[in-house]
Amino acid sequence: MSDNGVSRDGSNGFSRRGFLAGTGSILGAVALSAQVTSAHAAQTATTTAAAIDDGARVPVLIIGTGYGGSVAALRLAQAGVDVHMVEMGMAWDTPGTDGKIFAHTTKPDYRSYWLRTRTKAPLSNFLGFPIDKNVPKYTGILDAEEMGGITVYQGRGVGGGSLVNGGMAVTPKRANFGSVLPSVNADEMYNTYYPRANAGLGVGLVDPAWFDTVACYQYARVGRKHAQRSGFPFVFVPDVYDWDYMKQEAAGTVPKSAVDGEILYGNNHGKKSLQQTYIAAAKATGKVSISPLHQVTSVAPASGGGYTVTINQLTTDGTVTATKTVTSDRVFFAAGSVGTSKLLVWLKATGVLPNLNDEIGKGWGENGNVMCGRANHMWDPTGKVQAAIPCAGIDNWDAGGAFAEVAPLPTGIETYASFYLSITKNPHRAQFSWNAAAGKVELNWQTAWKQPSIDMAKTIFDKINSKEGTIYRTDLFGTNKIWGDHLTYHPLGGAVLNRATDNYGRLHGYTGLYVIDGALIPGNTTVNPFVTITALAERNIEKIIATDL
Ligand code: FAE
Repeated sequence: MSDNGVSRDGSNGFSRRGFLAGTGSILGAVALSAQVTSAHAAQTATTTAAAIDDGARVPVLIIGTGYGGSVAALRLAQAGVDVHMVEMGMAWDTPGTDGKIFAHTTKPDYRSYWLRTRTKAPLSNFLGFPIDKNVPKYTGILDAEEMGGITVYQGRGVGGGSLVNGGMAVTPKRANFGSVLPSVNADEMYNTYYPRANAGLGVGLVDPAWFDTVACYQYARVGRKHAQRSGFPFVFVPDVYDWDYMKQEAAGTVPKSAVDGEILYGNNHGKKSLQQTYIAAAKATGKVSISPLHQVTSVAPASGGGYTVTINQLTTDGTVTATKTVTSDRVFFAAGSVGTSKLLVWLKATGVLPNLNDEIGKGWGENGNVMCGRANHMWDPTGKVQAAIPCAGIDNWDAGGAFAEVAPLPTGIETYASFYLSITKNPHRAQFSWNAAAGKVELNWQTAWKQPSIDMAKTIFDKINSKEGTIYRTDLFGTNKIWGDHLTYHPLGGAVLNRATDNYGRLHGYTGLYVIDGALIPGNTTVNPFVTITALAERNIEKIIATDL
């Protein structure tokens, strides 16, 4: 057993046996695909089996199954509490019409987008041509949610963002932690909760010797050469991908996922998403059940104590087939920064939860995300086979306010492009508010607020371009557009720790209501966020179990 009560192999996370069993069940499911007549039928069956009953009463209800929700579910279950998780997205445990659970990056289909009829790829163009295409409206895995001046990408389904993300598992530098969570004891985080989160997530590092030789990381080696020639620190970045599995992919001995360019719409093999780690462990306790394709729409004080939670059951075209009310003694908001903020802002503004304080909806940031590509010389090819899991970054945070992920462009052809997602020290923060006339919660982020991020990213890439005699790509985000400044992968804030909640995520004004996801973090984590979201959830749930239950 580990220090935190989770059975694991003692090295870097949950037991290898458990993970292989999870992978095996995916492979087994693929083998069964011939029997599946349609993805729609399969998902409906899955959903019905696990769904919560109308009128049920549960001790704890968790809204959402991403990082915060999964940590809460596991630890509460281990403490003996029965937990029900409600997830608006699908279970993602059943193959689609092609025998695979997840669609390929370069061939988005009905599985790829959340209730859109046209894809909205983060890179909208290639060689000047638009790449988006029509798809059937379906409760797909990636939500490109348009919030005024920004498109916020989020994962939808059991596992939340872990289903779609790159798995980059980065602990912020300790010196920067004060700017990330100023009210939290850094010693406790770095001695206890970051290690616990990294263990629980199964974080590991690429083998540097293998990295140096394998074809699928040529793009990252080119990134390293260019960074170092301009004097920037180049760092390997940990990830939750199974690195041994990726070695076998590259050797051609197992079905390929990362090496085949799978990312964004799910990985069919190799990635340790929450389904394989925290959620598998939570389910194994026998005390956690999950309702996929169920969307929470309201949380109100119940007359006999606890809270009445209203839930819409969805079909895969987004139609509401039933509305259920469930009573719960405690409710954890883990719907992600945008999901949690939208619910809380609406509940306060419409008088359902009037005692929430005025910090609700405030302190939202996009982790300073900005993207760009560089056009390399013909003697610097980046490789037509690119592992879709990033493993490296360029650290110019202290000098220039930017940490750039050396990202893949897994197109299957030689592009001579280097591609980067920068996380920057953008100072702007936005606010969610209820627009009664429009009947929706809005976010006041302005696209122009990305300018500081662009300036910070330029501290790296202007210098590299000047040293290498190269230029920016202008064909990836439109025609003649250098910067991907219209989006974020990393929404954070909206119910900030120690402001909208106490210092452990208890919402002010209501006993038994908690926030336990990225909404707690005030807009920036200086690196990719999910390890910090997980570690903070581990810290908070330990305190809540010790004192509230
Ligand atoms: P999250 O994981 O978003 O989970 C919230 C869950 O709640 C989702 O499953 C929702 O479907 C569900 N939900 C929302 N509203 C409702 C409702 N009303 N009723 C029921 N369910 C609901 O929240 N981060 C990294 O650290 N490293 C990376 O490499 C990385 N790459 C990324 C790549 C992409 C393309 C994207 C989109 C994100 C990436 N991220 C990465 C960000 C990371 O996935 C994100 O910070 C976390 O997933 C946020 O965790 P939360 O627990 O806050």
